[in-house]
Amino acid sequence: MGQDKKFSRTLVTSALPYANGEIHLGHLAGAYLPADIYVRFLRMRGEEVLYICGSDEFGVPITLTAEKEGITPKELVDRNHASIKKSFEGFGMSFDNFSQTSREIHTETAQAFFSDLHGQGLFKQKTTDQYYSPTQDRFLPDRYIEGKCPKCKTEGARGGECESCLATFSSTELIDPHSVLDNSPLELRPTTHWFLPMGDWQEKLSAYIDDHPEWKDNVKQYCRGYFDSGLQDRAMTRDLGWGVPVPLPDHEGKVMFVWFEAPVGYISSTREWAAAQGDPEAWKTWWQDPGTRLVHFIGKDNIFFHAMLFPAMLMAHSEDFVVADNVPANEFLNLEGQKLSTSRGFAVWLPEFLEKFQADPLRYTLARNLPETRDMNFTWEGFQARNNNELGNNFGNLINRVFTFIHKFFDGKVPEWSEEMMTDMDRQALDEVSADLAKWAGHLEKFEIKAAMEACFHAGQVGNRYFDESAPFRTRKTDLERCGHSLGVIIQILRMLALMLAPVVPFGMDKLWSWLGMESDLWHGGWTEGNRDIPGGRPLGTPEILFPRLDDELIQPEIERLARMLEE
Ligand code: B3M
Ligand code: ZN
Repeated sequence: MGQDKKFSRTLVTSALPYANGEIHLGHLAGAYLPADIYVRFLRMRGEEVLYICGSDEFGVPITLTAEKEGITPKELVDRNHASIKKSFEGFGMSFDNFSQTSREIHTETAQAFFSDLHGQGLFKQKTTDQYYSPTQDRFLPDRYIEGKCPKCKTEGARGGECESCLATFSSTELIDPHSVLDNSPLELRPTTHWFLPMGDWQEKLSAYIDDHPEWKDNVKQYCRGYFDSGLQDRAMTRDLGWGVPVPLPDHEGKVMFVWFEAPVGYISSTREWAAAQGDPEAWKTWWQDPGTRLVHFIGKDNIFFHAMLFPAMLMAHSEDFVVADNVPANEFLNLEGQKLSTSRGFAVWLPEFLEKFQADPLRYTLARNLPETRDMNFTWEGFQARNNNELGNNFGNLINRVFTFIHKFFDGKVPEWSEEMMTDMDRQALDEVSADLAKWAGHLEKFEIKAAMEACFHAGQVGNRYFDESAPFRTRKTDLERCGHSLGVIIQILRMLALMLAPVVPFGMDKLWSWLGMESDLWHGGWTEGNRDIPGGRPLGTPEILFPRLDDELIQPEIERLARMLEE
């Protein structure tokens, strides 16, 4: 199974960003950029692919932020959704649909899903004691409950664990429990909830993971850790005001657990997309036809929900659903050697970034530094170096030199070149770059984006070496025919470079693709012609500098801003 299964279409999802704030670089490196690169790669190959996302808009933190700002939760999430959507567009994210979980279509879809499982008797109804805040008139989730550790009696133990003696316990064992929101004392009150007995699905889930030896080790290990200790019953409902109402008669004030309804958001967003296509039933092909390959891109903190809970829910549904064929989860991105901290403002926010810089260099830098197998680090100096030395010198300059030269001495048309004139050096360069292109694709198929980038970078080096060694700037004076031929060879190399760079720096490569006079639509099966197919005589576009240098004056203030954040 897994990779050798034959699929006819790919449904890709990125974790639904939480609509309680803006997108930062950590998010991008985790669940967004890798997915966008992968999707663009598949589209270039002409594969049938759908890329689905949306914002995740329920949950307690959103209620609290809205209260603080004196607006309704719906007003808050609508505002944040619009902002997230806009900055994603600026970053070049190419979702086919970007929905919201607070929309009617999601309520409907999530309620139908819940009812299906409930109708089959798959939930366990249990009454337990939960902390209730009389001053705030609501039940409080664990993370808002603080008290003295039952073991060492240290103050400030939260969410069932003590940072001081490292004991773990049920939060109902806390001494003098109080709300972290207003310090008021809490009392235990009985409440009824619907639990999904995850243990019932353990055998199936374990077989499912075993069936995917090709998954990343971090994901498999994480899941197996859960099997060792045995999967527990998990409450799928909550006592909260802001969420998808539980569709049962005795549901008063109960909503679904966010991690029950949010993944269903992928389905709602697909339904919304299908309706917008004028074919409301089309979502079923994407979710219920076994020819669909489903891939969830996420950060490592979401593994349980995407590799265990959501697959269990999909297996449990009375209709047949596809489950994820892969869950390429990434580790975390640090910033200037430190953990990101949104509460301290120690982060780089996408909207602010885009006010000052272009998306391509950031996409490139992140793609070179993705936390695929371990945590990685973003530094502003690294960003500057990747832009200037790699994007600028290795790629941009080569592109610019070749186009400028051809415009100056060959009337802006691809110079005549031929197979008969190929020297060993020509062939070797073309073969090396073709081999890089094949390697690049092989890595991307396996979600190994960093390794793919290595092949791409190498191809750029080969292009530069060939330009220097074939030396058209010299042969122009001694052998014009040879000079033109070499440039013709480089144009073939530039086409391959454009393919390898396109998913990563799509803004620049859209331009290069048109300068090369390619007629095919890059994002709809544009990768068609062979590696030596651009004929002599074809008119070329006029180039501009694709990746301008970034000077210290631009970078230094950013470094200083972050340093200040750490001092505060
Ligand atoms: N909203 C991501 C997070 O903020 C979470 C993903 C939901 S995906 C269904 O951790
Ligand atoms: Zn303790």
